[in-house]
Amino acid sequence: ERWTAIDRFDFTDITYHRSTDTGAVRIAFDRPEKRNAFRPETVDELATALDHAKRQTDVGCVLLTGNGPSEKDGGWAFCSGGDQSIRGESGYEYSGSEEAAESDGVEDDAPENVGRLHILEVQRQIRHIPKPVVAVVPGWAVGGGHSLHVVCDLTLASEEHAKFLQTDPDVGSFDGGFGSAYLARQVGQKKAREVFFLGKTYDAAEAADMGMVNDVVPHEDLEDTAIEWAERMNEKSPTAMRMLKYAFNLDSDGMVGQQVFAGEATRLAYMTDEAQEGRDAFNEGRDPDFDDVPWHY
Ligand code: 1HA
Repeated sequence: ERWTAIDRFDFTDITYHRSTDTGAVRIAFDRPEKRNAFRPETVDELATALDHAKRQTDVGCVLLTGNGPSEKDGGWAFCSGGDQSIRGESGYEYSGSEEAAESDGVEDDAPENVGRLHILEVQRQIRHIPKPVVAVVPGWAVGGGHSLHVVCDLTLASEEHAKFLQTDPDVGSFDGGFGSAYLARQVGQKKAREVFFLGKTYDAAEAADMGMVNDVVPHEDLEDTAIEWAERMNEKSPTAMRMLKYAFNLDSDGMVGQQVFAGEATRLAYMTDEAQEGRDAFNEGRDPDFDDVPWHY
């Protein structure tokens, strides 16, 4: 078996696995009958899994994918974005909302019924998690699901089934952040505007030509290839990989990017004798002695 279930969580909308032989985890949307659309519960679970994956110091790669095929019609999906059937007046609503509670008799002890758009928080988690996140796309990547693949560090797509489509303006939505502006950095302004304004469907090969997909492989090889990528990345220096990811981000993350990158510089500085002398001097109630520290050039 390639994967071991991480069963400490009670997930209903995603599955979460650990690779049995390399430092990778697999987080998968698990609503194939809805083309893996996300509802607030799905987003909460994603956030929990990503936070757990971040804390695993022996995990160097996160694979984000979608389970399938749909039992209804055999269709494959990475993610079709926000679940339109539970979209309220201001965002996506928990199924334990007042309305749902009235109709299904569930006690209204669910989080307050306000519309949520917190998939954007998950986008930021993907950006900031200190290891590469690979979008492994077995089928449709649509709307907010398209934006998720855009925000991942790498995208691997199924030759037969992957399809890329932006429907945001069809349903009165717009990802004006990474989904559009960062996409434009990947594929150029004209193409990014085409993706949103014309809303054409692109197959895996077209998406790769455009520069938003790294590689296209036969569907049956998708997971093996993803694992190979994870193995390759896991062989590299964790510090170098982390610094590189944050260096790539810095270019488009402004002062938050600087903060994250600088945090890693601080971590490296803390490991020096110099910083430890500063700490020791404080704790011992004496002046620090930096006399032997060279002014490196
Ligand atoms: O833009 C944002 C945000 C922006 C800023 C901040 C936060 C954001 C949060 C979310 C989003 C968005 O994601 S907006 C975009 C929402 N997504 C869509 O507009 C995609 C809607 N789905 C489709 O266009 C198509 O279903 C599809 C291209 C993904 C697949 O087409 P296909 O293969 O023809 O299948 P289809 O028959 O349409 O779908 C299969 C089943 O899945 C249908 O249900 P059934 O009739 O079998 O009961 C279909 O209704 C359901 N389904 C698919 N996508 C969704 C969905 N149900 C709810 N929500 C969906 N997104």
